[in-house]
Amino acid sequence: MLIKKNPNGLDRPFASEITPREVYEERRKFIARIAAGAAAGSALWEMANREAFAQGVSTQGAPVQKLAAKANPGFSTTEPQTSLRDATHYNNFYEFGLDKTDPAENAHTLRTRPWTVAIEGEVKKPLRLDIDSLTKLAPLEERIYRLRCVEGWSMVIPWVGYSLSNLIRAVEPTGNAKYVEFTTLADRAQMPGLRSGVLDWPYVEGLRMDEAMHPLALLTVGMYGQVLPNQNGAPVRVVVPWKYGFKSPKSIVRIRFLREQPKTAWNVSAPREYGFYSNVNPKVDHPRWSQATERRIGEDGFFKRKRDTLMFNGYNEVASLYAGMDLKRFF
Ligand SMILES: Nc1nc2c(c(=O)[nH]1)N[C@H]1C(S)=C(S)[C@@H](COP(=O)(O)O)O[C@H]1N2
Ligand SMILES: [Mo]
Repeated sequence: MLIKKNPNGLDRPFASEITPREVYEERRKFIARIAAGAAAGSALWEMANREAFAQGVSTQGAPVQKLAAKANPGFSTTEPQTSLRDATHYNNFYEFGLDKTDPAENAHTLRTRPWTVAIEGEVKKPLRLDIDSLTKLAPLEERIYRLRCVEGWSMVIPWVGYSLSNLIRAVEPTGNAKYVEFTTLADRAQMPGLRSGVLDWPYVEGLRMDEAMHPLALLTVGMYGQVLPNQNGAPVRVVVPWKYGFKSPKSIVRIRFLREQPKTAWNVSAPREYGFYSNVNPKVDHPRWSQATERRIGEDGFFKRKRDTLMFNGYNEVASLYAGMDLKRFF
């Protein structure tokens, strides 16, 4: 009812930066309470949680950290963004369970600090970086990317990070470095999903060196202007927008440069279904379903047409990486 008395009140109390600290803290608590109490998925939930997120309070009331980032419109789609609610409550993160709602419910047990990423292998300058040093390695950008899951749904998310190439240059790969392997955390104490045998843990993904160096490949530390929520792969993940979502490993602990193509978790578990490349390709069907169309999360509904899936998820600038390759064979 407080909302009714003050229809513009949700953003107004926070607009001033000269508000005394105690007043500001009270308002933070207030908005967190609205966020927690609003019906999940309602317009009020979306408004209150976006505001809470922007004010540095998560939906559980725990503090989250704002991340200043410069918008990169040249690397961003102008399509409508997926709601924060959907982006944080419809997830694949099997370490926290197999259902789409499991990561939001379970990922609070993930400890994201202290966190170290080891960058090693075929490099001249191996590095062990804590999450703060990693975050500061290059200027943060906001990039609004489409991400399409191999299951046939897609989202549009404002990610925060920088081109992975910045990190790669910092470790000076040797001439032998042909592939990059990403290994993600596998800790039974923090991750209830590891009890399931769907994948050989840890979750491992990989890219060819030129793919990893492409400026679109994003080392990601945030989304919607904040540090990554746990369920989205805190504290650091990669987003490779022209590939299926599973090529975007979450909660990375090691980045290794290799001579040979790495063994990747999905490829090992079902080699006929998930290839190493896994570029979004409407012409190469998954053995069990078509990849020609997709459902944009938030656009569901009986009368809503599915969208046509675009080659490379619409990121045509990567096509030259695959010139001369048979993409049916290297799927
Ligand atoms: N460690 C890890 N990373 C992962 C996954 C996972 O299960 N574990 N799922 C992948 C899949 S299938 C998708 S579609 C995306 C989903 O990212 P999102 O939940 O942030 O949208 O994360 C990818 N990264
Ligand atoms: Mo996925």
